[in-house]
Amino acid sequence: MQPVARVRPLDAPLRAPSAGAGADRRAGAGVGRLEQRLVDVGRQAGLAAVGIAGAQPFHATRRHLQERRAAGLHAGMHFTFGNPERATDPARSLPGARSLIVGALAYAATAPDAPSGTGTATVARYSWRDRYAELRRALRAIADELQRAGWQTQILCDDNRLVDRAAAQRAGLGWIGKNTLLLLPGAGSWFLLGSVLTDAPLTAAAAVAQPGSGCGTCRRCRQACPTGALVADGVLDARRCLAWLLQAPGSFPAEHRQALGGRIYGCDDCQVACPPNRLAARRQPPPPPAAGDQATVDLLALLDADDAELLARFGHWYIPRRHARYLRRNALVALGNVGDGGAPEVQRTLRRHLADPDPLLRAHAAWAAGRLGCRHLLHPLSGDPDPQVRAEVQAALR
Ligand code: B12
Ligand code: SF4
Ligand code: SF4
Repeated sequence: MQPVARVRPLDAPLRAPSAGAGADRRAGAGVGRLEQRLVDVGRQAGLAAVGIAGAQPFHATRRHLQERRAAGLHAGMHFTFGNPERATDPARSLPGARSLIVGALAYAATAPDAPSGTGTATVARYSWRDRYAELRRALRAIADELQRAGWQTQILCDDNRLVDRAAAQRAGLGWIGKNTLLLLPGAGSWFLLGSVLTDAPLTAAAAVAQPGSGCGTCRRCRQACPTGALVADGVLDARRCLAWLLQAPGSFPAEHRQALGGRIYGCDDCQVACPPNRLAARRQPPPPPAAGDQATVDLLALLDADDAELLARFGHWYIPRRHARYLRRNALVALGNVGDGGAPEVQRTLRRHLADPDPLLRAHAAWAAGRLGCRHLLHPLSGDPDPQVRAEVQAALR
């Protein structure tokens, strides 16, 4: 692996800027002192790294968004793809914007083994609890500091109005890897990213790493992806990415259902396989789930719960149209992969969903029943009024 050239290590203090340009006249202090204060405030608020970038447009990223969208790789996602011009021009979110203070929140953790055959599903690590709320709180502390000094601010974190990884790269936090994630040198990619946009003219990071520069010849993420979604170095085809398919509306594509395994939300494989993450974990073993973390989900309990209960419990996840039917759809696919078809409670749950008024759930229950060898449950559905359900039943009985 090549070393990442000239990226500031996590604990290094920010370089003091040269006097003159961009002096913090409002606060009556040197910009260097304000920058260092912002970094200190962010670190005290729990951020693992804080960097500063200029707020000029991200032209290359805009081109990438447009190219991916034109090629269909965005799978119809809105997010930053919905309005690439706005997502890559911070001034559209704050007139007069000059700087971005970018923070990284660590969420590395040791995933528990999900025992097979028990109907236990796994949750991607960033979603074990509402980490974005933690990140926004830390960014709020930075924004408050800026406002006290007389500057305007906007917090942009996992927001359609800013490409977080491009901002973090420009702020010198690390490099964009072949799995498209931003990696921090020596610490890896288990970080969430967010920014405070401001009209303060701060001095930006001195060194920015090129995409892929820390990966060298490694391609483990691409090899580890269960669906081959990383179609080229740094290029993700969301139509195949399990993390997106779990969030997408409609039917879960039949060709990727087995690859889903026991996942119920998100996918971590292209990060688990990544050597910099492994090395970082060896240096500092990540903690096990904390009290209250939701690292696994009991699929039968999920499938038994009503809508209100599901949205209360999983409301911090991105669920298409905030509709609990998609949680059930995902749970049925996962159950088909990790459930025990011989268990009476699994059969009872399948039977109930095979009779559900929602054809989406009947269709996915039919797939799960076929996969678990419960073909006898399917015969009553052969004459189902819905063509997709009939097709699923026929495929399962074949
Ligand atoms: C849309 C989205 C998704 C989509 C698409 C992901 C994608 N790769 O674009 C889906 C739903 C699949 C997704 C999945 C995940 N996401 Co997401 N997602 C976003 C979101 C909202 C926008 C991302 C975006 O704009 N993509 C646009 C495309 C063009 O960017 P890109 O694919 O990264 O392309 C870059 C590279 O190609 C690079 N590049 C260009 N040339 C070259 C050449 C080489 C050789 C290389 C290596 C790179 C390279 O430059 C391009 C950008 O200019 C951001 C939040 C935000 N507002 O930014 C979070 C975000 C990217 N997601 C995040 C996370 C945590 C995840 C998951 C890990 C969650 C999970 N466990 O399931 C997975 C990881 C999947 C993956 N491998 O990316 C974090 C990433 C943190 C980090 N350290 O990087 C973000 C930043 C959210 C946050 N605020 O923290 N996500
Ligand atoms: S999140 Fe999973 S499916 Fe998506 S690119 Fe990474 S390994 Fe592949
Ligand atoms: S697995 Fe290898 S190629 Fe992929 S992001 Fe990590 S270091 Fe880069």
